[in-house]
Amino acid sequence: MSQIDEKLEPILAEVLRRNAGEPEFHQAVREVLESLGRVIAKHPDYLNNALIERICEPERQIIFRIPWVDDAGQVQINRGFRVQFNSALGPYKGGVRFHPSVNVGIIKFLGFEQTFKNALTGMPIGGGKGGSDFNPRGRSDAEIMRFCQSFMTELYRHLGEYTDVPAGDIGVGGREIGYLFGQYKRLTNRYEAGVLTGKGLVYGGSRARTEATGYGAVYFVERMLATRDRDLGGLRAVVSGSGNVAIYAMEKLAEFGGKVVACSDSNGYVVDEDGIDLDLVKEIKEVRRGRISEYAKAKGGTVKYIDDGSIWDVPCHIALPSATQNELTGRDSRELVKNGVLAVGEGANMPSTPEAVRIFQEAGVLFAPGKAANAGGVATSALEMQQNASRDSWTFEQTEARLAGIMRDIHDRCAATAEEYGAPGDYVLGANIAGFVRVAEAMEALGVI
Ligand code: NDP
Ligand code: 2IT
Repeated sequence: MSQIDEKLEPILAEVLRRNAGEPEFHQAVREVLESLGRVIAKHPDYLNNALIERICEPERQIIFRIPWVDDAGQVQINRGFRVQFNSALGPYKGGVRFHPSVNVGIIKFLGFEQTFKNALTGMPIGGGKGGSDFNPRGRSDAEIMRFCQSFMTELYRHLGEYTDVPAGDIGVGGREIGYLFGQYKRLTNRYEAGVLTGKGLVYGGSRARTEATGYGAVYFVERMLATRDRDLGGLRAVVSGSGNVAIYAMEKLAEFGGKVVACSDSNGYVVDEDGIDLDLVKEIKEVRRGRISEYAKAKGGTVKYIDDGSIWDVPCHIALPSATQNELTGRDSRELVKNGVLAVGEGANMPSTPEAVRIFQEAGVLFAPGKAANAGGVATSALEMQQNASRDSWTFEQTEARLAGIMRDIHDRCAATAEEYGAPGDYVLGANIAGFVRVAEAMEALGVI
């Protein structure tokens, strides 16, 4: 793994000092700064005007109280966040996460990653992220609605189609975006469709946005495999998670001839050697909002459910970690390498620990970091914004074709950048540098703001 350049060391030290107790944010910043040594060697001007220090400091951080009333009539309190990280390239853009693990450090790591991811898409979107420590598990529809309304009652004043445009993430899907948009519309008395993405198709959503992150990750992996004259046909795949990203990654893998044999949720994983039955996963997760263990109960036979242990013990050629940060450890990566994994594509944000990434790269495994591999979701959000701005609505085929082209471009830009900076095949370096340079150029042009 690369070391931090000595000129960048003090910048990292200062980030660690002033953001104490935020290990995920430290991890994300360290990884990007590790890639930048080669950039400042070529372009020392990027060290001027505290440019890198400014990139590591969010433009604005909003933290607020979310009071709401549960079905039993009890008042509940949660904490809300929106970190508006960088608007050099466009309005802040990035998802909202509802999960009990959410804190300001998690939202900052996600907002930092989002800034470079969004730059990589080539589209006019800055970086931001938000969320709450609200736990949606077991909450009724009415509770979810009241929570979303209270969340938006505070947040709406900071949003706008030219200011900040949230979308979904863990725990936030179509249902939540509907309630959030409804409350925004009510509070502002404006039908400002472009203020949120991931909307339902009847009120301004884009076709293929639901599928985009998972599909996009598979397009990226397909393109990586092509650099080694391989394709997905006949390969075994394991996808962690069984939420939005995982489900549509599995769908596209199957379409490309791969065989997905395992998926998971936060309680355990299922292994189905006949290939995961996606209709059943969708029924359990999207309709019933149930547990993946129900899959094994419904299928019986040889399907296994394992509630302790790691999904990465299941042998596969293709691994797509698509649940959450740091879910794939050094131990897991050693197991995957031992079992002959060919390619890893991060559907989630930062799912592999730094040690796991190093092990994959040293073993010559094709490794696609999240900020490149999962950029299809936000890119399609930007397409949704385009459709809203022009009051148009594209077909599924048209939108998916745009997504496929964007993923191909991101892959090729990462590969070309890695090559240009003397590290062919290093998609981590390529993604970090290509994303950074685009943000840095815009920031230089805009002056010290
Ligand atoms: P969902 O809420 O739809 O699904 C999340 C899945 O991951 C669920 O199966 C969930 O299990 C599991 N999971 C969540 N947290 C944990 C945890 N702490 N430990 C173990 N498993 C966990 O979210 P998404 O599919 O939208 O998001 C998944 C990942 O992809 C996240 O990292 C997100 O940031 C990233 N991402 C999402 C994009 C999008 O467009 N939605 C775009 C780009 C990246 P359970 O149900 O048991 O909680
Ligand atoms: O991590 C991500 O890129 C997302 N959750 C999607 C963001 C978006 O604005 O579509």
